[in-house]
Amino acid sequence: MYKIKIIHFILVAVLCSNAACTQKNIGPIPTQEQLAWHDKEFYLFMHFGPNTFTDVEWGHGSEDPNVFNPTAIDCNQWASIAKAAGAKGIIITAKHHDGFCLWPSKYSTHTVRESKWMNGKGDVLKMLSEACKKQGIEMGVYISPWDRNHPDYGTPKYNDVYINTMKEILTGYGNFFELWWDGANGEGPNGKKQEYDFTRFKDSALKYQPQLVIFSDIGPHVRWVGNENGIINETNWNLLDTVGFKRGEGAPPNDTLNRGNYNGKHWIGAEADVSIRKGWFYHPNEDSTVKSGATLFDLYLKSVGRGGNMLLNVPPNRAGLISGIDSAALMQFKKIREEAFANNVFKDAKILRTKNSIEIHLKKAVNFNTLVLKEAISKGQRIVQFEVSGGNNLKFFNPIAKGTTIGHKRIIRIPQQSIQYIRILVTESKGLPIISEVAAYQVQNTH
Ligand code: FUL
Repeated sequence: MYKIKIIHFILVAVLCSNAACTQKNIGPIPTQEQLAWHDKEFYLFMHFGPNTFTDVEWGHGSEDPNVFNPTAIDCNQWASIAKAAGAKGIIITAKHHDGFCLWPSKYSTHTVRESKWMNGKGDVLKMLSEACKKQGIEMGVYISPWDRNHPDYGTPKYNDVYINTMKEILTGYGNFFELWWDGANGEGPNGKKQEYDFTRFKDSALKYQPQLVIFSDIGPHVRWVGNENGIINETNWNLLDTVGFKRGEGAPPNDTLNRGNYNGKHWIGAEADVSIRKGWFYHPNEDSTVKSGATLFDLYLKSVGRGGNMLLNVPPNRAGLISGIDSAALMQFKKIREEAFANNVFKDAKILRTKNSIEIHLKKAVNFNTLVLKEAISKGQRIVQFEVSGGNNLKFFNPIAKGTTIGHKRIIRIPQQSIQYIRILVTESKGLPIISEVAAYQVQNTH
């Protein structure tokens, strides 16, 4: 082992040594927009529309628009709860599979304009974009490609309708951070078959808003994780091969989406979507299914703690408000996160770096049970495997933990330690490993 540099921990960050900073990129690297997306880590999803009132998950598209009638809608309440929960934004179902538009679209006759809500003068997208702006959080939009209402669905004309619809949204309400393309299609064997022109969809969306990151099973920028439980594989490559695959049916196997491709050709990070309650839409009889703050924290460790982002669905109720039970769980979740990561016990450590290891030398033994590692992903995702060992004597290091990928962030729960010296050894890497952050915490058992 030879020493390159000794730096004192002042902040959490271990900045890359000069040798690392000048490293060439390895494999696909994220764009600036994708890097900004990785840093968001946690944001909310909101499913809202006729289904909220008819108690179903997939509307047929034939519902009377008058069923949509929130009595006390307050998007400022949604945005302020999101902000208070530490969520960086809200992605709203502007149009779900039933085709109902939460804004008065010119390209549909199944919208808020046709409902009695606010005498047909309401616009949820406008209200929410103003509220997000006021609260200083970002907004994303879900526009379902599958449409059970639109008369042109199933014909080439629908591709133009979809693009016009996107244009209305993307040019009318300010900047969005993410566009969500759901892959679901429940048309039976005799149903309508739409050949989506996703290439045109993508080019148009990026023409209207070049900073967008687009989500779907296969990106182009962000991928589904192959389940709706909010869980990413412990091994998570931000890389994916998309050639020969489609969105929806024809997508890569769920297991591949869950872990990415080791040598994938494109940088497509993983976003773990999960609902705070059983369904995606609000149903009064599912109030008892609201996840506790502790369960949400566990999901956070299995998504953000595995290098992806957490998209947590918190659906507004029939009044048009986030229910108290959901917001209480969100606040509990926020409190657990804050307490867990309040005190980095490595903050005053001395750091010794070699090509493939980092040693942390503390003045005295400290207690911790959680490690947080970050990789400088702007240079490509490199680390394949690492081992953590430690002890109270520089000559004897006992094994503590083993891990695979790190990526944007890796949070590892380990058996309780009280030690002075810690070594993180990268045992396999695609080129020089660049760990950009190491921290340790004593996290209380939340269950
Ligand atoms: C699925 C949809 O079919 C559900 O209704 C929901 O929107 C979920 C997030 O994605 O594919």
